[in-house]
Amino acid sequence: TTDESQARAADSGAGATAAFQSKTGQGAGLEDVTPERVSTLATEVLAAVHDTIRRHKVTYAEYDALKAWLISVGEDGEWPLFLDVWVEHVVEEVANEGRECTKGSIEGPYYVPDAPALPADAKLPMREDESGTPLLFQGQVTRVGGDVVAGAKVEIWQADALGFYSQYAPGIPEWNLRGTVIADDEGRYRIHTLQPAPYQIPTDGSCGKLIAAAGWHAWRPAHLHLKVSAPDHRLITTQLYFPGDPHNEDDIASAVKPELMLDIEPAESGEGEQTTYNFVLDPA
Ligand code: MBD
Ligand code: FE
Repeated sequence: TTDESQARAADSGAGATAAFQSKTGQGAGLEDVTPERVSTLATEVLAAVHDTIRRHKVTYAEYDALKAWLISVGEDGEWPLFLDVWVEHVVEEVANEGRECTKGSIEGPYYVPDAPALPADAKLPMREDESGTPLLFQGQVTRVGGDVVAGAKVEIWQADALGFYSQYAPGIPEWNLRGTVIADDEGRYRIHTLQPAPYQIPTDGSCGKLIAAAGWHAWRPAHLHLKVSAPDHRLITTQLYFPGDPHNEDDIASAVKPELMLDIEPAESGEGEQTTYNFVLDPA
């Protein structure tokens, strides 16, 4: 049997590529961008590349190394990983500029829609022997101005202690550490989960090769992924982080913001830790 110890970058890459392709064709293809925008953006990106080549006198050997590497990114299915790690944070910054709601952050490559619905007081699906410190994640969803948002949808997904996401590595139950929590009539939720571990992006694929060749590191700080939404409100995609994680300062995906730092305290239950984080939604 295959388990997480046999996980390969190419498997999670292929999974992330297939998942992304299944959501395109719904208004996110090149034909859905105007020719003027395509021409302007492609021209500027290429001009930046040309400028880099001239300033650094890029050689044919370096050009061929780039060509080989770009080909391998596609073969490994790592375009979603590459783009989400090194580009998405700026797209998110521009997209959410000026919103009054809770700060957003990048979605990353491993979201799966329609995770099983769970009640407002819920335990995320996990294996009997799932490792990690128990974490009670609780809070309330309100709207800008303070009104509660009854029945808000809090989608949460996270990596396991080995840094793998269910559906993107072998041997993990389908919805492990994923759920769609429906907040109560006061917008409150109490989610029993585990403290996630710091996370290394796959090192054995093309993104890992770039990181090694450049002498960078592959780490993201421990994080929870969230999407919070409700009818007549704008959806928020974000991530939450844990104080003291050394990679809060040098996240490879540049997705940490001070507003997204949790406040962790010992659990009142005596078991593990607890934290409260409230979300504020913008009206649609
Ligand atoms: C992740 O888990 C992640 O959150 C991001 C942004 C990129 C790669 C892996
Ligand atoms: Fe992640």
